[in-house]
Amino acid sequence: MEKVAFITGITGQDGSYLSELLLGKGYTVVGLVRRTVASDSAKMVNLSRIREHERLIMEYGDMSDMSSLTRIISHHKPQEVYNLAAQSHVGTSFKTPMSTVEINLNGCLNLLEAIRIIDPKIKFYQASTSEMFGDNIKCPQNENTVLSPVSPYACAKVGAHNLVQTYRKSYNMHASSGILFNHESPRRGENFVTRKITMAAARIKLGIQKELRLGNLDAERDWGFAGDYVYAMWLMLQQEHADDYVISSGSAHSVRDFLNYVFEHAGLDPDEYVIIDPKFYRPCEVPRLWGDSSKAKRILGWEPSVAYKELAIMMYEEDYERESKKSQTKD
Ligand code: NAP
Ligand code: G4F
Repeated sequence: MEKVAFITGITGQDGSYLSELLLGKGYTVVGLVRRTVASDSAKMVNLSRIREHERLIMEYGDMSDMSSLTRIISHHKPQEVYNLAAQSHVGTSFKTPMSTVEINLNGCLNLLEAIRIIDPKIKFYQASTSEMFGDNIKCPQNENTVLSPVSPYACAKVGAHNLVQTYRKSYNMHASSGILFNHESPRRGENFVTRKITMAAARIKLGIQKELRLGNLDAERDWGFAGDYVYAMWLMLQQEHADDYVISSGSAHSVRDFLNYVFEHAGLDPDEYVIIDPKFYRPCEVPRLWGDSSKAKRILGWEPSVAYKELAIMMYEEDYERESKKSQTKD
């Protein structure tokens, strides 16, 4: 039987890696795109490798518009739905709390209801997050760690996480949540701290940027590679029973550590270029995220393959290559 997967958030970092994985496995992939995303816009860059693929179908819609989700699911009849769409920037969620909740919480509910009504046998994946642990610094954090969200983003994600568990219990739906710790790649949004650092290092090295403004350097994160993490999403939907799983690299590093490592690799001294700017501080910070993914290893057989330093260098090198090509075109 033809396998069909519906992915929301397909233009994002994870959506693009997941699409490549599923197309490689023979799936037809249906992706949700907002009308604001023109087919030639920068937002489509992540999909550049697969845009012309014959089994990739783009459908216009929006997480806040349940009728669009219902239309797409009824028409394409996917067996698997991956809900990756979100306003995913934590800092921004303090500025746009209402739309963040609308997309990240109500959007998830729209999708769960569409599935329940159309075909409750459809398998569902929810992009939950380590951000839900918030200011609970009991580490390492696992599936039993108490959630303590401290941003509108995380509050919305906790609501969605609870809804997924509720739909699983109430309607016997195959609905799973991946509690994913930070994962990065050369496709990471440019306003997330790792990519902001690797891009700045590349541009400073090339003489096209003079300084880098950052916020809290003391926060610690458990960073892994996005390509590894989307494989865990797929594995969750191949299990007989739905469940929740922590996906993490198993080690934590501070933002300062990441900064120093990338700048050292580039042959730059951070003290000469980095300015601490209060603009990038958040009203409330998540001090430390460090995950324990032993359940995923035991049940899914999942393990990360790219280590922290390898990831940092991969991101810097791609940014360096991209930025130098751009500056050559301008000459
Ligand atoms: P991302 O690059 O920011 O992608 C977000 C995607 O959501 C984009 O495709 C965006 O579309 C789409 N989107 C936003 N609002 C929408 C709306 N109203 N309707 C339809 N689509 C909408 O995020 P990511 O890093 O790939 O993360 C994927 C998911 O995992 C997110 O839910 C995020 O919260 C969660 N997560 C991420 C991490 C991480 O470290 N990356 C960790 C844990 C959980 P546009 O192109 O139109 O903006
Ligand atoms: O890169 P960040 O913006 O990622 P954050 O807040 O951890 O959220 C990411 O990971 C979550 C999983 O834990 C996802 F759910 C979420 O969608 C997103 O993908 O910030 C990381 C840390 C924070 O402590 C922040 O305060 O870096 C600190 N930081 C310091 N200066 C900065 C900056 N963050 C950003 N974005 N920009 C700065 O200039």
